[in-house]
Amino acid sequence: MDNAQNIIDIKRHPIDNLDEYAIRCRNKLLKNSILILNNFLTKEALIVLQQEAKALQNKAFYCSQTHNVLLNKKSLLLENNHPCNINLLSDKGCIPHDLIPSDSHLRSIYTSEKFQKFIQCVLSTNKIYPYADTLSSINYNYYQKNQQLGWHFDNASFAITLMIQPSTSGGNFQYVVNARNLEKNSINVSLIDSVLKKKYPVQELNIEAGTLVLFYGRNYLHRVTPVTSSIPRILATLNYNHEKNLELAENARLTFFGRLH
Ligand SMILES: O=C(O)CCC(=O)C(=O)O
Ligand SMILES: [Fe+2]
Repeated sequence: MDNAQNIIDIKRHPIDNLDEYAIRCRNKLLKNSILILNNFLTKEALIVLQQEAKALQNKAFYCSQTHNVLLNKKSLLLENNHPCNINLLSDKGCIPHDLIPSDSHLRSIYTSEKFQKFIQCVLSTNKIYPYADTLSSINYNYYQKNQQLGWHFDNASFAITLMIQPSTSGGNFQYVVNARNLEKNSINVSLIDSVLKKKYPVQELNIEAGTLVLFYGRNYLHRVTPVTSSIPRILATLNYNHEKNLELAENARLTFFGRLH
């Protein structure tokens, strides 16, 4: 029996049906650049994960950093006020992989062969691999009141998130498609400029607890608006790579987890 049995709502999301269901999901992802699967978890599994995430919360490492949309250092080749050089703020808490219990439902989903095959099919990729370091594969993220994630493009090519508990106000996921195409080495600077100046009508998602979201974060300008409720936004990220034995960069591990191992 697959280890994600009774955790994923298979009736609603028949992820083992690669010929039809996964292809339908792939087409949605291609059309919209984002795939949103509501009620991905069974009710029981969601409650267990909510309890687990809350029990771990006091061990979270909180980081606050400024960065530009490309998540790299200020470029001396670009003007200070170039849209790719503007400083943005991100702050959130994180529970890294090694603090997630060995019997966690998150680990069952992450390591499930059925789940991985489904993701591979949706992404039209041969194989996906976990991180080789001890911290980066599965994370819980906590956004407390006033915390947020500034506009950015991810370094990883795709992102998978599982909403555990949305905040009751603020903490919205906003995004803009077609702002970058890394494969074609193109970036839409004027679009980024108008987003940062709040002149562009960005799209916003209302993500409910138990929803799985998959998107191409590398080509996808996105952010999480500041949480304004005292109820935190709690989200799990399931992080895979296209190549084997990759570790998250040491500076990123120090920033997000406060340690290397
Ligand atoms: O919290 C989210 O919904 C998105 C997280 C994200 O974009 C990231 O961690 O890079
Ligand atoms: Fe991101």
